Amino acid sequence: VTLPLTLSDFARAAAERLDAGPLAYYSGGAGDELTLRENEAAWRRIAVRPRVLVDVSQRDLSTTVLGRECPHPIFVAPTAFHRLAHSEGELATARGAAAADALYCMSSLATTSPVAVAEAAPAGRRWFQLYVFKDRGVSDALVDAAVEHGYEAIVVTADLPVLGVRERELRSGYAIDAAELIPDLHSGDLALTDIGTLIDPSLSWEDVERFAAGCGLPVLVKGVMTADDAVLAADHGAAGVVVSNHGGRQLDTVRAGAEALPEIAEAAGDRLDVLVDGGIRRGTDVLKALALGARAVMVGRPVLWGLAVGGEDGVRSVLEILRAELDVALALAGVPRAADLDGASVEPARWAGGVPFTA
Ligand code: FNR
Ligand code: LAC
Repeated sequence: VTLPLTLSDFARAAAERLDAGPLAYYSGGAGDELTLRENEAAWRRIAVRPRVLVDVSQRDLSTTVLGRECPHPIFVAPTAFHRLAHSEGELATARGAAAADALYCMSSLATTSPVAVAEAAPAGRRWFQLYVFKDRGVSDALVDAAVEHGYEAIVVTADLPVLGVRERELRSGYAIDAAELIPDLHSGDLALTDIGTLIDPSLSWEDVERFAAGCGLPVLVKGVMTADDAVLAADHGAAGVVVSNHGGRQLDTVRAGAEALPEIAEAAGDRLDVLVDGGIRRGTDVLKALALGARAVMVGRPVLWGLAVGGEDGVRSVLEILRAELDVALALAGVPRAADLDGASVEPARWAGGVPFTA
Protein backbone atom coordinates (compact mmCIF):
# COMPACT_ATOMS: atom_id res chain seq x y z
CA VAL A 1 0.00 0.00 0.00
CA THR A 2 1.09 3.54 -0.68
CA LEU A 3 0.77 5.64 2.41
CA PRO A 4 -0.49 9.23 2.22
CA LEU A 5 1.95 12.07 1.60
CA THR A 6 0.92 14.65 4.19
CA LEU A 7 -0.81 14.68 7.55
CA SER A 8 -3.96 16.12 6.00
CA ASP A 9 -3.99 13.26 3.47
CA PHE A 10 -3.76 10.89 6.44
CA ALA A 11 -6.71 12.67 8.07
CA ARG A 12 -8.87 12.15 5.00
CA ALA A 13 -7.80 8.52 4.58
CA ALA A 14 -8.57 7.80 8.23
CA ALA A 15 -12.00 9.43 7.97
CA GLU A 16 -12.85 6.99 5.18
CA ARG A 17 -11.67 4.01 7.16
CA LEU A 18 -12.94 4.60 10.70
CA ASP A 19 -16.43 3.76 11.91
CA ALA A 20 -18.63 6.74 12.75
CA GLY A 21 -18.37 6.41 16.56
CA PRO A 22 -14.57 6.29 16.86
CA LEU A 23 -14.24 8.95 14.14
CA ALA A 24 -16.50 11.32 16.08
CA TYR A 25 -14.52 10.64 19.25
CA TYR A 26 -11.10 11.14 17.67
CA SER A 27 -11.83 14.15 15.52
CA GLY A 28 -14.24 16.15 17.65
CA GLY A 29 -13.80 18.99 20.08
CA ALA A 30 -15.87 20.67 22.76
CA GLY A 31 -18.75 23.06 22.21
CA ASP A 32 -18.64 25.00 18.96
CA GLU A 33 -15.13 23.63 18.30
CA LEU A 34 -13.70 27.16 18.12
CA THR A 35 -10.61 26.12 20.06
CA LEU A 36 -10.26 22.95 17.98
CA ARG A 37 -10.07 25.02 14.78
CA GLU A 38 -8.00 27.76 16.38
CA ASN A 39 -5.29 25.26 17.36
CA GLU A 40 -4.40 24.74 13.72
CA ALA A 41 -5.13 28.30 12.62
CA ALA A 42 -2.85 29.87 15.24
CA TRP A 43 0.31 28.19 13.87
CA ARG A 44 -0.75 29.37 10.42
CA ARG A 45 -0.93 32.98 11.59
CA ILE A 46 2.79 32.90 12.31
CA ALA A 47 5.22 33.64 9.48
CA VAL A 48 8.78 32.37 9.30
CA ARG A 49 11.61 34.88 8.85
CA PRO A 50 14.15 32.98 6.77
CA ARG A 51 17.88 33.75 6.74
CA VAL A 52 19.94 32.91 3.69
CA LEU A 53 23.52 31.99 2.86
CA VAL A 54 23.94 30.07 6.08
CA ASP A 55 25.80 26.78 5.71
CA VAL A 56 23.04 24.23 6.22
CA SER A 57 24.88 21.20 4.89
CA GLN A 58 24.67 19.60 8.34
CA ARG A 59 21.34 19.75 10.11
CA ASP A 60 20.70 18.79 13.71
CA LEU A 61 17.10 18.26 14.80
CA SER A 62 18.01 17.11 18.29
CA THR A 63 16.63 18.57 21.47
CA THR A 64 17.24 18.01 25.16
CA VAL A 65 14.24 17.26 27.36
CA LEU A 66 14.49 16.45 31.07
CA GLY A 67 18.24 16.38 30.64
CA ARG A 68 18.21 13.69 27.96
CA GLU A 69 18.93 14.19 24.30
CA CYS A 70 16.26 13.21 21.77
CA PRO A 71 17.11 12.89 18.06
CA HIS A 72 14.18 15.15 17.15
CA PRO A 73 11.50 17.14 18.98
CA ILE A 74 8.36 15.39 17.72
CA PHE A 75 6.69 13.33 20.47
CA VAL A 76 3.52 11.27 20.49
CA ALA A 77 0.82 12.88 22.66
CA PRO A 78 -1.17 10.64 24.98
CA THR A 79 -4.48 9.62 23.41
CA ALA A 80 -6.99 7.10 24.69
CA PHE A 81 -8.26 3.79 23.34
CA HIS A 82 -5.98 2.94 20.40
CA ARG A 83 -7.75 -0.34 19.76
CA LEU A 84 -10.65 1.70 18.39
CA ALA A 85 -8.30 2.65 15.56
CA HIS A 86 -6.44 -0.61 15.00
CA SER A 87 -6.59 -4.13 16.39
CA GLU A 88 -3.00 -3.93 17.67
CA GLY A 89 -3.77 -0.68 19.50
CA GLU A 90 -1.03 0.87 21.59
CA LEU A 91 1.42 -1.90 20.70
CA ALA A 92 1.42 -0.72 17.09
CA THR A 93 1.71 2.91 18.21
CA ALA A 94 4.70 2.10 20.39
CA ARG A 95 6.47 0.22 17.59
CA GLY A 96 5.73 2.91 15.02
CA ALA A 97 6.98 5.65 17.34
CA ALA A 98 10.15 3.71 18.13
CA ALA A 99 10.78 3.15 14.41
CA ALA A 100 10.61 6.92 13.95
CA ASP A 101 12.84 7.61 16.98
CA ALA A 102 9.93 9.42 18.60
CA LEU A 103 9.17 9.48 22.29
CA TYR A 104 5.75 7.93 22.99
CA CYS A 105 3.64 9.19 25.87
CA MET A 106 1.20 6.40 26.66
CA SER A 107 -2.27 7.30 28.01
CA SER A 108 -3.75 6.05 31.29
CA LEU A 109 -6.82 5.23 29.23
CA ALA A 110 -4.96 2.80 27.03
CA THR A 111 -6.43 -0.44 25.79
CA THR A 112 -3.17 -2.30 26.53
CA SER A 113 -1.05 -2.46 29.68
CA PRO A 114 2.09 -0.37 30.24
CA VAL A 115 4.06 -3.59 30.53
CA ALA A 116 2.90 -4.92 27.15
CA VAL A 117 3.71 -1.57 25.54
CA ALA A 118 7.21 -1.61 27.01
CA GLU A 119 7.76 -5.15 25.77
CA ALA A 120 6.45 -4.33 22.28
CA ALA A 121 9.07 -1.62 21.73
CA PRO A 122 11.80 -2.15 24.32
CA ALA A 123 14.20 0.29 22.68
CA GLY A 124 11.59 3.05 22.36
CA ARG A 125 11.60 6.07 24.64
CA ARG A 126 8.40 6.30 26.67
CA TRP A 127 6.55 8.48 29.17
CA PHE A 128 3.36 7.65 31.02
CA GLN A 129 0.36 10.01 31.13
CA LEU A 130 -1.50 9.86 34.42
CA TYR A 131 -5.19 10.30 35.02
CA VAL A 132 -5.94 10.13 38.70
CA PHE A 133 -9.02 7.94 38.76
CA LYS A 134 -11.61 7.98 41.52
CA ASP A 135 -10.29 4.48 42.14
CA ARG A 136 -6.85 5.74 43.08
CA GLY A 137 -5.61 2.16 43.41
CA VAL A 138 -5.85 1.76 39.62
CA SER A 139 -3.75 4.90 39.08
CA ASP A 140 -1.19 3.84 41.68
CA ALA A 141 -0.80 0.45 40.01
CA LEU A 142 -0.32 2.10 36.60
CA VAL A 143 2.38 4.41 37.97
CA ASP A 144 4.14 1.49 39.66
CA ALA A 145 4.14 -0.44 36.37
CA ALA A 146 5.46 2.60 34.51
CA VAL A 147 8.26 3.13 37.00
CA GLU A 148 9.22 -0.52 36.80
CA HIS A 149 9.16 -0.80 33.01
CA GLY A 150 11.34 1.99 31.76
CA TYR A 151 8.93 4.90 31.44
CA GLU A 152 11.02 8.01 31.97
CA ALA A 153 8.46 10.51 33.22
CA ILE A 154 4.91 10.86 34.50
CA VAL A 155 2.74 13.39 32.69
CA VAL A 156 -0.12 14.45 34.98
CA THR A 157 -3.02 15.70 32.91
CA ALA A 158 -4.53 18.64 34.73
CA ASP A 159 -7.22 19.87 32.35
CA LEU A 160 -9.77 17.10 32.70
CA PRO A 161 -11.36 17.27 36.17
CA VAL A 162 -14.60 16.69 34.27
CA LEU A 163 -15.09 15.90 30.59
CA GLY A 164 -15.68 18.76 28.16
CA VAL A 165 -19.03 18.71 26.41
CA ARG A 166 -18.39 17.15 23.02
CA GLU A 167 -21.42 17.18 20.86
CA ARG A 168 -20.09 14.84 18.18
CA GLU A 169 -19.80 12.19 20.90
CA LEU A 170 -23.27 12.96 22.20
CA ARG A 171 -24.73 12.69 18.71
CA SER A 172 -22.91 9.47 17.86
CA GLY A 173 -24.02 7.87 21.12
CA TYR A 174 -21.01 5.58 20.87
CA ALA A 175 -20.10 3.40 23.85
CA ILE A 176 -16.95 1.35 24.26
CA ASP A 177 -16.92 -2.22 25.48
CA ALA A 178 -15.17 -1.36 28.74
CA ALA A 179 -15.09 -4.94 29.99
CA GLU A 180 -12.89 -5.74 26.98
CA LEU A 181 -10.90 -2.50 26.63
CA ILE A 182 -10.45 -1.10 30.17
CA PRO A 183 -11.44 -3.98 32.49
CA ASP A 184 -9.72 -2.50 35.55
CA LEU A 185 -11.84 0.64 35.36
CA HIS A 186 -15.33 -0.37 34.33
CA SER A 187 -17.43 -3.38 33.51
CA GLY A 188 -19.94 -3.47 30.67
CA ASP A 189 -20.37 -0.67 28.15
CA LEU A 190 -19.23 2.88 28.82
CA ALA A 191 -20.52 5.82 26.79
CA LEU A 192 -17.65 8.01 25.63
CA THR A 193 -19.43 10.95 27.18
CA ASP A 194 -19.18 9.20 30.57
CA ILE A 195 -15.38 8.77 30.58
CA GLY A 196 -15.08 11.76 32.86
CA THR A 197 -16.98 9.95 35.60
CA LEU A 198 -13.92 7.70 36.10
CA ILE A 199 -11.69 10.64 36.97
CA ASP A 200 -11.17 12.29 40.36
CA PRO A 201 -12.15 15.99 40.06
CA SER A 202 -10.57 16.86 43.42
CA LEU A 203 -7.00 16.63 42.11
CA SER A 204 -4.92 19.63 43.19
CA TRP A 205 -1.40 21.10 43.24
CA GLU A 206 -0.80 19.26 46.53
CA ASP A 207 -1.26 15.97 44.66
CA VAL A 208 1.24 17.09 42.01
CA GLU A 209 3.69 17.94 44.75
CA ARG A 210 3.23 14.52 46.32
CA PHE A 211 3.77 12.71 42.99
CA ALA A 212 6.79 14.82 42.19
CA ALA A 213 8.35 14.06 45.55
CA GLY A 214 7.38 10.42 45.76
CA CYS A 215 6.98 8.66 42.43
CA GLY A 216 10.66 8.40 41.59
CA LEU A 217 10.30 9.92 38.11
CA PRO A 218 10.19 13.49 36.86
CA VAL A 219 6.65 14.86 36.67
CA LEU A 220 5.26 17.10 33.94
CA VAL A 221 1.91 18.89 34.18
CA LYS A 222 -0.10 18.74 30.96
CA GLY A 223 -2.80 21.28 30.22
CA VAL A 224 -1.12 24.43 31.51
CA MET A 225 -2.36 27.51 29.64
CA THR A 226 -1.15 30.45 31.76
CA ALA A 227 2.15 31.73 33.11
CA ASP A 228 0.64 31.70 36.62
CA ASP A 229 0.04 27.96 36.47
CA ALA A 230 3.51 27.35 35.02
CA VAL A 231 4.98 29.08 38.07
CA LEU A 232 2.80 26.94 40.36
CA ALA A 233 3.95 23.81 38.52
CA ALA A 234 7.58 24.72 39.18
CA ASP A 235 6.80 25.65 42.79
CA HIS A 236 5.19 22.24 43.33
CA GLY A 237 8.12 20.27 42.02
CA ALA A 238 7.23 19.64 38.37
CA ALA A 239 10.10 19.28 35.94
CA GLY A 240 8.10 20.44 32.97
CA VAL A 241 4.76 21.51 31.55
CA VAL A 242 2.88 20.70 28.39
CA VAL A 243 1.13 23.81 27.10
CA SER A 244 -2.12 22.29 25.89
CA ASN A 245 -5.85 22.82 25.67
CA HIS A 246 -6.35 19.07 25.21
CA GLY A 247 -6.78 19.38 21.47
CA GLY A 248 -9.81 21.67 21.89
CA ARG A 249 -11.71 18.88 23.66
CA GLN A 250 -12.17 20.45 27.09
CA LEU A 251 -13.09 24.13 27.54
CA ASP A 252 -14.16 25.64 24.24
CA THR A 253 -13.04 29.22 23.43
CA VAL A 254 -9.74 28.77 25.27
CA ARG A 255 -6.90 30.21 23.20
CA ALA A 256 -4.49 28.05 21.22
CA GLY A 257 -1.29 26.59 22.60
CA ALA A 258 0.63 28.68 20.07
CA GLU A 259 -0.78 31.82 21.72
CA ALA A 260 -0.12 30.71 25.31
CA LEU A 261 3.38 29.37 24.67
CA PRO A 262 5.44 32.59 24.72
CA GLU A 263 4.28 33.80 28.15
CA ILE A 264 4.67 30.32 29.60
CA ALA A 265 8.15 29.83 28.16
CA GLU A 266 9.13 33.17 29.65
CA ALA A 267 7.69 32.35 33.08
CA ALA A 268 9.32 28.92 33.00
CA GLY A 269 12.81 30.26 32.36
CA ASP A 270 15.18 27.44 33.19
CA ARG A 271 12.96 26.04 35.97
CA LEU A 272 10.78 23.96 33.65
CA ASP A 273 11.04 22.23 30.29
CA VAL A 274 8.17 23.48 28.16
CA LEU A 275 6.40 21.37 25.54
CA VAL A 276 3.37 22.32 23.48
CA ASP A 277 0.63 20.47 21.63
CA GLY A 278 -2.49 21.18 19.61
CA GLY A 279 -2.78 21.58 15.86
CA ILE A 280 0.77 20.60 14.92
CA ARG A 281 0.36 19.39 11.34
CA ARG A 282 3.47 20.58 9.46
CA GLY A 283 7.20 20.73 9.99
CA THR A 284 6.91 24.51 9.91
CA ASP A 285 4.52 24.28 12.89
CA VAL A 286 7.23 22.43 14.81
CA LEU A 287 9.79 25.06 13.84
CA LYS A 288 7.50 27.83 15.10
CA ALA A 289 6.87 26.03 18.40
CA LEU A 290 10.60 25.70 19.02
CA ALA A 291 11.18 29.30 18.03
CA LEU A 292 8.58 30.39 20.61
CA GLY A 293 10.28 28.50 23.42
CA ALA A 294 9.16 24.86 23.34
CA ARG A 295 11.73 22.10 23.64
CA ALA A 296 9.47 19.60 21.91
CA VAL A 297 5.97 19.25 20.50
CA MET A 298 3.38 16.54 20.98
CA VAL A 299 1.18 15.28 18.19
CA GLY A 300 -2.24 13.80 18.97
CA ARG A 301 -4.79 13.14 16.25
CA PRO A 302 -2.37 12.68 13.29
CA VAL A 303 -0.86 9.68 15.09
CA LEU A 304 -4.36 8.20 15.41
CA TRP A 305 -4.92 8.79 11.70
CA GLY A 306 -1.66 6.98 10.97
CA LEU A 307 -2.67 4.12 13.25
CA ALA A 308 -6.09 3.80 11.60
CA VAL A 309 -4.69 3.91 8.06
CA GLY A 310 -1.58 1.77 8.40
CA GLY A 311 -1.07 0.49 11.94
CA GLU A 312 2.56 0.61 13.03
CA ASP A 313 3.73 1.72 9.55
CA GLY A 314 1.15 4.50 9.48
CA VAL A 315 2.30 5.84 12.84
CA ARG A 316 5.92 5.73 11.72
CA SER A 317 5.03 7.46 8.46
CA VAL A 318 3.14 10.34 10.12
CA LEU A 319 6.08 11.01 12.43
CA GLU A 320 8.65 10.72 9.65
CA ILE A 321 6.72 13.12 7.44
CA LEU A 322 6.81 15.75 10.19
CA ARG A 323 10.47 15.09 10.86
CA ALA A 324 11.39 15.40 7.17
CA GLU A 325 9.35 18.59 6.85
CA LEU A 326 11.09 20.04 9.89
CA ASP A 327 14.48 19.19 8.38
CA VAL A 328 13.67 21.07 5.18
CA ALA A 329 12.16 23.97 7.13
CA LEU A 330 15.32 24.35 9.22
CA ALA A 331 17.50 24.37 6.12
CA LEU A 332 15.33 26.92 4.34
CA ALA A 333 14.99 29.11 7.43
CA GLY A 334 18.76 29.17 7.70
CA VAL A 335 18.85 27.65 11.20
CA PRO A 336 20.57 24.27 10.80
CA ARG A 337 20.40 23.39 14.49
CA ALA A 338 16.89 23.14 15.91
CA ALA A 339 18.26 24.02 19.35
CA ASP A 340 19.37 27.43 18.01
CA LEU A 341 15.85 28.53 17.01
CA ASP A 342 14.56 31.62 18.79
CA GLY A 343 12.09 34.42 18.32
CA ALA A 344 14.16 35.93 15.49
CA SER A 345 12.81 33.20 13.17
CA VAL A 346 9.13 34.09 13.52
CA GLU A 347 6.77 37.03 13.25
CA PRO A 348 2.99 37.52 13.08
CA ALA A 349 1.79 36.80 9.56
CA ARG A 350 -0.03 39.53 7.70
CA TRP A 351 -2.23 37.20 5.74
CA ALA A 352 -5.71 36.77 7.15
CA GLY A 353 -6.83 33.82 9.21
CA GLY A 354 -5.38 31.07 7.12
CA VAL A 355 -7.18 28.07 5.73
CA PRO A 356 -8.59 25.48 8.13
CA PHE A 357 -6.57 22.29 8.05
CA THR A 358 -9.41 19.81 7.75
CA ALA A 359 -11.80 19.88 4.84
C1 FNR B 1 -6.63 13.11 23.65
N1 FNR B 1 -5.85 13.77 24.59
C2 FNR B 1 -5.54 13.12 25.76
N2 FNR B 1 -4.71 13.71 26.66
C3 FNR B 1 -4.36 13.06 27.79
O1 FNR B 1 -3.61 13.61 28.58
N3 FNR B 1 -4.82 11.79 28.03
C4 FNR B 1 -5.65 11.14 27.17
O2 FNR B 1 -6.02 10.00 27.40
C5 FNR B 1 -6.06 11.83 26.01
N4 FNR B 1 -6.92 11.25 25.14
C6 FNR B 1 -7.19 11.85 23.95
C7 FNR B 1 -7.97 11.19 23.02
C8 FNR B 1 -8.18 11.75 21.77
C9 FNR B 1 -9.02 11.01 20.78
C10 FNR B 1 -7.61 13.01 21.44
C11 FNR B 1 -7.78 13.62 20.09
C12 FNR B 1 -6.85 13.67 22.39
C13 FNR B 1 -5.24 15.09 24.28
C14 FNR B 1 -3.91 14.91 23.57
O3 FNR B 1 -2.92 14.45 24.44
C15 FNR B 1 -3.38 16.23 22.98
O4 FNR B 1 -3.39 17.22 23.98
C16 FNR B 1 -4.14 16.74 21.77
O5 FNR B 1 -4.64 15.67 20.99
C17 FNR B 1 -3.21 17.60 20.92
O6 FNR B 1 -3.88 18.14 19.86
P1 FNR B 1 -3.85 17.55 18.35
O7 FNR B 1 -2.41 17.18 18.01
O8 FNR B 1 -4.76 16.36 18.36
O9 FNR B 1 -4.36 18.68 17.57
C1 LAC C 1 -10.25 12.57 25.84
C2 LAC C 1 -9.74 12.10 27.14
C3 LAC C 1 -9.98 10.75 27.51
O1 LAC C 1 -9.84 13.66 25.45
O2 LAC C 1 -8.45 12.51 27.36
O3 LAC C 1 -11.13 11.91 25.24
